[in-house]
Amino acid sequence: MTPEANPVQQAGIFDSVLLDITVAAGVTVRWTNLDAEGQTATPGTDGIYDRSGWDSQGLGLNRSFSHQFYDEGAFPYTCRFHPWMNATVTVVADQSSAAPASWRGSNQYAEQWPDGEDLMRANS
Ligand SMILES: [Cu+2]
Repeated sequence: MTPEANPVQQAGIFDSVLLDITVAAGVTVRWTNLDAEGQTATPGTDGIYDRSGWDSQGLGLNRSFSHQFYDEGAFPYTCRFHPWMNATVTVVADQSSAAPASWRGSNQYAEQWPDGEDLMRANS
C-alpha cells in the first residue's frame, strides 16, 4: 500500500453512534456529524473530557472536525452531549495493520463521500 502524504480517514457520526476506528500513526481522522442533533468527538469516556488537548466542541449537522493522531495506542472518545456515546480510536504503527476491513464492523458500512474518500457511518 502506497502511503499518502496526508491520509485522512473519514468517520461519520450517525444515529448518535461513535465508531471504533483503527488508523496508522500520522493519519488524520475527520469526523462529520450526520445527525440533526448536535454531537461531539471528545477524548474521554461517558461524556467526560479527559483533557487530552483536542475536542471537536459541538458539531451541527454536516459539520466536521479533524484531528491527526501521531502516537500509537488506544484513545477512548465520547460525546459531551450523550454520555452513552463511547468508542475508541486505535492508532497502530503502520498502514498494513490498519486494514480497511477493520474499519467496517458488523454495525458499520462504508460509503463514498462526495470527494471520493471513504466515509464510515453506523448502519441504522
Ligand atoms: Cu452525542
